[in-house]
Amino acid sequence: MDRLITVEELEAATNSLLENGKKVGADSWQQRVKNQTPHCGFGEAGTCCRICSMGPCRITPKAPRGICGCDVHGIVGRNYLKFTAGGAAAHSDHGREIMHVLHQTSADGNYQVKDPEKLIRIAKEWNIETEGKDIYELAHEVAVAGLMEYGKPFGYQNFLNRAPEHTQKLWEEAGLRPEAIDREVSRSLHMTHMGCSSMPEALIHQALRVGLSDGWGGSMMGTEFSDVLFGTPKPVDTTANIGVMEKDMVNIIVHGHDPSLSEMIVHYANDPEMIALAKSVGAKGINIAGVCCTANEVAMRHGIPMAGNFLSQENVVLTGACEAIVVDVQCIFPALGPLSKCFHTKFVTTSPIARIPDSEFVQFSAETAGENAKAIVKMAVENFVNRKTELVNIPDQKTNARVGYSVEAIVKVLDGVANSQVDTYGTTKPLLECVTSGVLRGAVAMVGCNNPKIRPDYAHIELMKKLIANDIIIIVSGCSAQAAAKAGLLDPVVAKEYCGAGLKRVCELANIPPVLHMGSCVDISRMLILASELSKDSGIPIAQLPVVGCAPEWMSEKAVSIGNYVVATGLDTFLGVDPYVRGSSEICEWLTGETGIKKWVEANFTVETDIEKLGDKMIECIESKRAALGI
Ligand code: MSK
Repeated sequence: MDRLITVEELEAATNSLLENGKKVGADSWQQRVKNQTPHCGFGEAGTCCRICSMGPCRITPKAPRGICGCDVHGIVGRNYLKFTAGGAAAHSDHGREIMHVLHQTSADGNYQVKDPEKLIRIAKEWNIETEGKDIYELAHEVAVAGLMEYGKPFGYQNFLNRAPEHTQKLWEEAGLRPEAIDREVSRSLHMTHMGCSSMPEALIHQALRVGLSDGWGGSMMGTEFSDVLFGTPKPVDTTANIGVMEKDMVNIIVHGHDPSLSEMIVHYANDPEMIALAKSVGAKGINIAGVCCTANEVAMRHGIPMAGNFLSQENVVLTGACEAIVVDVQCIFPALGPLSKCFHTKFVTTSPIARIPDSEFVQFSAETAGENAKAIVKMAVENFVNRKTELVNIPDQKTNARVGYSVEAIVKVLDGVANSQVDTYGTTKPLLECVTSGVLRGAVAMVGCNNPKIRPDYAHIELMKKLIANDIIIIVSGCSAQAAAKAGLLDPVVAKEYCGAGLKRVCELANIPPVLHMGSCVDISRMLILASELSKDSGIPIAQLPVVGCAPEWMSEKAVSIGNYVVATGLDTFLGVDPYVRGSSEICEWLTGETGIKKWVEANFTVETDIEKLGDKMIECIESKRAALGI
């Protein structure tokens, strides 16, 4: 494609797939949204409390307190904290799994250390002796230290030291430094138990703190040690959108978050024995493609195509050409069970954390990873003969995408433009110079999911188009990255034509797209590091940099945890969906006002469900930060 794909074209492709589904009586999220509409007003406002069995209590003008006497602000605040803790727990448990895999590494085992330099760098950062140690001895020692971050009885998260001094001081003064991750999650659930906290200030304070334990703890370990295990991403070209499914090949979709599984599936899909098996059943080969954050993980390390994001997960099955959809944890629709039964697709679950009816369960573990992955690939290949050719419908929609902009890669690419001698870790100064000179107006970190409350991908794509036209560079992760990829915004050739003159020049000089793919949900921790580096290199506190965060279509608990740690790091954060808090004026003030969290962390949230206005407010915020800096 020599232009961006429009949201209307994406919808037309989805509609043709829904027609395919109708032929076999398939259900769809589009139908289920209709069944669930209108949503419960109490739930939407956050004013329903069911944390004990005296209720549920619902707050109305006539009944302003629950049976225990808790007012609406306590109820909304408790719900918000519980929501955040759920997200922090999920993200951080993903990070914990990665640490266990690191502990299993060996020279001849299922997993090796692919980035020893990074391992040594982190070991030194954590004051672990590196001299004279075998790399696997060191890996095991670092893994144990990382696992202790979840439950150590004393002290704070190790990675907090990476933040600029100013940020660390703010956290210290406000009592926001997170202790052990599990402790913060438990403390949150203890605080929200019946008869504990009902004071908005305390509940929101803990929401930031448990969020920080995720962002600067569990998620950061998930990211950093995935890089150690599977390689730190570098820019790589791939393709995206539903047209990456191949009509004549065995299609295996990997979906979820934990790269330990998908890495192995990718490995065995390239196994000559498996390819020969695929040919023996009449396929031309094996095609792996990803959905959701697993797609981001394997795209940025292996150039594996990205078939779609959160609300496209049913689409891959609806093509009738999916031999297996293999999932690990998080963001997996239980609907995939019955849907896969309408087609020949094998729906394979692999984690005891995500057990789903109507799936085939192959328990995956680091010890047996190789044989598990081989068995799954074989199952998919052998399923090719069951495909019903009359049901195959793969919309012809495919884009080019350049992915894999880790902080290391961004620094190298941009420093490389300014200084051709740079071949090691550089600085963010060239990026800062672009911003201070006005060539770039600022940056937006766009993240998060799809949510049927917003026309799917519309907010991501239209906001990105608006921002790049205004010379604002974008870093993306999670399903926002996939939305960008599906539209063509990660294509350096196509997307630069939609930029303002300054950003276009930067893209041409550095040969980058204006939207930089940073990875999966846990990789938002990369954005924290980038913001910190920008602050350290400029001497400007994070909150004063013309950089903001945005999750226009978010839906999950993890996204709220992310929002809390992004804002608590000093980045003003813009949401397109209300986090069930509008029922409490006090909680809204704490999150979005001038007298709430802003006095602790110098940043706050803006919630704006009108997407056009959301974009205007981000640009306004960036321009006002520039004006305050006198640039
Ligand atoms: S997968 S949390 S729908 S971004 Fe990370 Fe996408 Fe949101 Fe899941």
